[in-house]
Amino acid sequence: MTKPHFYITTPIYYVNDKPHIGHAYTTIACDVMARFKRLDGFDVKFLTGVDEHGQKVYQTAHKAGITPQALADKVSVNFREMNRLLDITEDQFIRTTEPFHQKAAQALWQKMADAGDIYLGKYAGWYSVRDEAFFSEDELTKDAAGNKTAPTGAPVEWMEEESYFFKLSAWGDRLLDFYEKHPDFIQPSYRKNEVVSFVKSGLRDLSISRTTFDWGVPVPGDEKHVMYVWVDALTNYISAIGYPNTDSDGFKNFWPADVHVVGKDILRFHAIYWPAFLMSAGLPAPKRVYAHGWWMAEGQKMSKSIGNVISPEYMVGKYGVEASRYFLLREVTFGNDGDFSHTAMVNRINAELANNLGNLVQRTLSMIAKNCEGKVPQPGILEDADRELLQKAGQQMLVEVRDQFEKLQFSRAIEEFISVANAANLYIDAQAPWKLKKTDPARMATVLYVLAETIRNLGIIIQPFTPNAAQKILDQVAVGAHERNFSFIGEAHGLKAGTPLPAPSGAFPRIVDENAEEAKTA
Ligand code: ME8
Repeated sequence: MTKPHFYITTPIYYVNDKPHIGHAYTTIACDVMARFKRLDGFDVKFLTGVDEHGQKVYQTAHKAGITPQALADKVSVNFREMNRLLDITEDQFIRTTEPFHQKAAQALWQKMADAGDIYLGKYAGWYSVRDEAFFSEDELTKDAAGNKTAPTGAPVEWMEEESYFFKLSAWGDRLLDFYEKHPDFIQPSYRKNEVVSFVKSGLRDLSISRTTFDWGVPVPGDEKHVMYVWVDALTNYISAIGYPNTDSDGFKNFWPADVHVVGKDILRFHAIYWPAFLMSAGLPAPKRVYAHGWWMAEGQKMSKSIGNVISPEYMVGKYGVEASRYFLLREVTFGNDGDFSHTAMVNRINAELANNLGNLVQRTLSMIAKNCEGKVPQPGILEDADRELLQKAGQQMLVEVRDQFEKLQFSRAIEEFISVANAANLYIDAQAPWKLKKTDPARMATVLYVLAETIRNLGIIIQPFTPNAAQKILDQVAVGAHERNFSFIGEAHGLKAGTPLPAPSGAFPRIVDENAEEAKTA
């Protein structure tokens, strides 16, 4: 039986700077989703990579006294290393300087030109290099010194040059029609309004080539122009799967993409320009664009000048990869803005991973080691409380977690399995297996069996978030490597009584709160 396909992408990140937790966030979210879908029986393509062209990269390289290619070579390695550090399982890491990608961008351009959507003109207007975006006069504001700035606060410069244009103005009604027919295209739904009203306010033709620098993909047939970096960058989503060969397996299996996950800063490019380019070229638009929120650090915008930029190395060095992955997706509803704070991290990890889940595993497995000869206990006849917990931890949990994943609601998905761990902890307290040891050892064995089963199911479901801790847990209940996908969740695949178990060891260490320790000793 062929598996259903699932295609998920991160934005491709500019190579003008090192990665920080904002980049880590999007990539981790996509990784968790990709792992979830693989475990749920899908053939997944998970794409990430770097955006290497454009004026911003060109200027950064120039300032550093190196070529843009040398800068791209160096910084793209930092992004790949970030992925190894965070246990990211991307299927492909694309670089826009790769020849196959450049050919694909030229092919897409040619299709749009053949459709009559590209013309040569002259651009005169404002440009923000930091945003790599054009702004109209009425979108600009002024900074404290009275300089014009983009809505993001970035400086703008006046640009006047010959340029090719994409006839975006002709696409307004077709885009509005598309949004109406595909109500789930823009998510979360509350972000849809801002896109729709921008389109309704009237789209202007988009300048899509530059002549004042040459760091980009040459425009086919007119090589003194390079493509506007966003035309080049957006094409990565199709070049990676074989475009322009639309008959290739990659393209046939994976286009249209199931979801482009992006930060809210770049929703406009993905929800307006990208579907217009694709439709112009006769290609279907992606199924969904999901825009998540923005991370700050300890209540402040992260910026180099404040010096509060949190790097993935710092985060993982201090808290470990599992805690970092978990925290970022747990702390904030996907879509909302978040604040990275030490206190929030310590509280979240200690309460949910160490005390709740970790304790459940630790308590149960050490009781089994001590009282059941270190083997999966033999259950007797199940009582209502046993059946209730097994059901909650079985198919019911899978259905609820899956439902949240369909909506990319990672924190809600976590709530579902944390509530199962809570229920299991309450069950231990109510059943008090340590007392049953003397009074009713057969009943104790049943209770410990039900708990071990709950732990097996939890170990399987948490894999996307905390893959290493999940592995440790599943090893401890002797679940084979081929029995770890979601089809093994539930009672039909329960643990076999008598299976020897390895000696228990903790899966979720507590984080020592240095601040609190300092306060104590002060
Ligand atoms: O925009 N909080 O690249 P980029 C949350 N090359 N997410 C953040 C973040 C923060 N503080 N900072 C960055 C580009 N991100 C283009 C994309 S796609 C065809 C081209 C994440 O390096 C978030 O995903 O500026 C955001 O959209 C992205 O990094 C911007 O990365």
